[in-house]
Amino acid sequence: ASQFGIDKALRDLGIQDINNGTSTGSSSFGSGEVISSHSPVDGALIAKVNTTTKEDYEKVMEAATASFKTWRTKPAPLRGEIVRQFGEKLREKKEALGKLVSFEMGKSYQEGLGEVQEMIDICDFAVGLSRQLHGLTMHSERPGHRMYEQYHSLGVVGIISAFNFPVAVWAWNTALAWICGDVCVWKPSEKTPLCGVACQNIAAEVFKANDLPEGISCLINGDYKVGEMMTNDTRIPLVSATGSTRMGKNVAQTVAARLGKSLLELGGNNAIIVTPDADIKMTVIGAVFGAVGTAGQRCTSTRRLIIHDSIYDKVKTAILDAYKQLRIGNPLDENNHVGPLIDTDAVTSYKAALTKVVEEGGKIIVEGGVLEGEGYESGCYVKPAIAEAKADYKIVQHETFAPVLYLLKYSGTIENAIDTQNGVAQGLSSAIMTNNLREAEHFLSVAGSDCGIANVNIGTSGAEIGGAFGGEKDTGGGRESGSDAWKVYMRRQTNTINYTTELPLAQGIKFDL
Ligand code: UN1
Repeated sequence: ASQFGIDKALRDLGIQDINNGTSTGSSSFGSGEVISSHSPVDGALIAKVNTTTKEDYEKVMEAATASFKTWRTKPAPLRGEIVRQFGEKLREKKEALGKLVSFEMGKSYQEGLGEVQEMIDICDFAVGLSRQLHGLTMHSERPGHRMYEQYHSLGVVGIISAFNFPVAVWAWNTALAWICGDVCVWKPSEKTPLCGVACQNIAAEVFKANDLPEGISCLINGDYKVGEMMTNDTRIPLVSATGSTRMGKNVAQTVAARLGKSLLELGGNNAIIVTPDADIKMTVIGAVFGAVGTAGQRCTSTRRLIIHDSIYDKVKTAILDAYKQLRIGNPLDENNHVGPLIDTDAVTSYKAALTKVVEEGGKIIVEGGVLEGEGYESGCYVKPAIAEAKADYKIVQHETFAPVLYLLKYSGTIENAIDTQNGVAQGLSSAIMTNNLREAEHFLSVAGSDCGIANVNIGTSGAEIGGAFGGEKDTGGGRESGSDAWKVYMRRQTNTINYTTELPLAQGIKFDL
């Protein structure tokens, strides 16, 4: 791990051999079983983390609920100032944290830095927003009355995040929740617990330096059983969960059964439609980065290309040429484009998808396979693969979290391509490559893409934080990060004030005493 400066990065982030994976700011503890975090880069053990027991969890919730009472009374712009300081710390630690993300999760160092940049960006966004938590004012129907609405802090927000964006997704939630006056309890993926510890250390430093109560930012660790402590907990009004559709359905049902709110950001099955008027060069960049970036492990990764039959061969040849240039290997080495999958279970799913697509009648045109030998000892490196397939194959309908791209053909008008694009259970991200205004606008219209994200002449992945992020159908319907996503972290109150000496009733109702 000393290679590529990992040891130094771990030191800078305060990660030791054993880390207490339960924390309420300055006190870190955790007495549950130990999870070992192995890097998919070289299989090395990075450090061990104690998981959170039921008793540990109770301590966390005590700290969180007590901190909320103080935190919610701080003026929102002051909370913004704390988030500004947190963003500054992230700027200082950008290289170290980007490196840890790359080493523990396996995405390229550039993408690791990009992820930390998303954290910094959402902090900046939240700072501005802390002076703009606006409600509306309305005109009352009664004389001498004033009516308006205001947004109040919600409480303890539970955050369950996935391995693929081990730090940014937490920040999208937490930066907004904090300026809204909420406190957060975070359960990172058990596959990337050290990223969680590193972020918690940075946040704790900022809260401590400002003499704020510990418990505004809390960390818990473990698998879904630890997550269930939060989903069942009536002290948590909002659970924000990122991960598989299966996980999201469990979370949604448990939280809904106690009438809590959930914010779900689940699977995608994202497609790019390539029309006869597409710019082929741009299509190749968008499609290849979308399919192989983060080794196909983004929820926005491009899974399907829906190509018009008149340009099918041309696009296919261009993509095949690009795939020949791909270098697979250590993601910390900036010469490589594609790093490892998260673990060997992911490799198994990848292999199963390739077998399945052939069984269903598909044709592999870029061979996959697991890489072996020097540099590939972790067993997690796979070759990005491409198969020609049909839209209705079961495997094409399914999200495989790996670099497997399906080429689908459409003929006739853009409506046919849109039917195929929408003909899956998921509804996260979508894109069209075209220079034809009619096609582009049709794709964006109500009769077009049914996804939460619809792009023209860029790919499906790499959304900016300024927009609301999330999707429809099996993607869960939640929206995080930019635009007005903050509203879910607050409770809305409508206030009517009577400044007269009469008490007229609404709707003109007469009630004489
Ligand atoms: C995810 O994969 O969970 O749009 C989030 C993107 C990133 C976020 C992906 N900004 O690809």
